[in-house]
Amino acid sequence: MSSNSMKMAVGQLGPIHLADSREAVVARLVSMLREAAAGGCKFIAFPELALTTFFPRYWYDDEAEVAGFYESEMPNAATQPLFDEAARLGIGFYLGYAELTPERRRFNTSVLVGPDGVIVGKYRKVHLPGHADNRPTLPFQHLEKRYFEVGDLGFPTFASQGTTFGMCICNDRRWPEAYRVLAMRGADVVALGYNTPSHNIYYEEPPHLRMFHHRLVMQSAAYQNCIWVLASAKCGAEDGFHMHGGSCIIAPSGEIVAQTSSEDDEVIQHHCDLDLGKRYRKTVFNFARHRRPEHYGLITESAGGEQVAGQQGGTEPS
Ligand code: ING
Repeated sequence: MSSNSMKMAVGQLGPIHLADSREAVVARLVSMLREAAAGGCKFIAFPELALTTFFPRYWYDDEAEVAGFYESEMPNAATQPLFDEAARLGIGFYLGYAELTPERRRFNTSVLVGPDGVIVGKYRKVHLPGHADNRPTLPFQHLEKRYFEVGDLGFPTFASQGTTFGMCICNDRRWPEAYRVLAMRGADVVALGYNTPSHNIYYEEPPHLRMFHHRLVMQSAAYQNCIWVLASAKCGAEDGFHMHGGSCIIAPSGEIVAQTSSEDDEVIQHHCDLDLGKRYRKTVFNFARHRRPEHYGLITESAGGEQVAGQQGGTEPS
């Protein structure tokens, strides 16, 4: 094990029901943070929207009904015990929550917190899946496009605890561009939380594909970007609506080195060699030597999907 290693953890949350208080959830998070610290971990990743149930599954007619799911400060009275315990134990963490800004803008947000309990950086979810219109005939909905704005902070990275962290949130993990920007900004570790329904409300999909795709996108990204990925689920049946688990720690080789086996609160840990990614970045994925951005322009010129008029791709060989 190289001298540059850090034991890190993922703290998976089981269900959070509508009736569950933030205080009860924070107590669960504190308990997992203590377990990780007791195991010698210096960092733990918690899930997306880790303080409330996954409320975008419900249609609410007016803002007043949904306002209660957002945090207007972080930390705040309910979450301060988590920040205090992290500082006492000297362990950093990633925490996802619904953010309401002073200007009343709403984001699906995560923060990176240092081992002193102070927020190092913030990320706001860029890739919002689902729909914004009311579809009452569906068994449940996916209304992140109604309840959140697209993140306006880009994909920043943060130096903390002797390494460089990036953050993603849930659906971001399905989009390779997110990891590539983070890796180009020097991320060695990407923490991401997720809430992923087990049932596809948009088309018939065999359930086993949910877990296959979940692992596929992150394992590919870890290898292609030479990063550690810490993936933390909120899972199990929240008021009867099931979300899959599969929290895991993925090495820059793309291998899953630790994974949960339950759909409850569960801590997994791994001694992460933070130099492992550098080996790949110096050879097979030496970005400076091998990437050819002069051929990649189309990726940032449009969202894609439509036929890009006049460009059938490629240039005729001279
Ligand atoms: N949830 C899901 C996710 O990306 C989803 C939504 C599931 C989109 C499966 C596409 C396929 O994991 C969130 N919260 O983004």
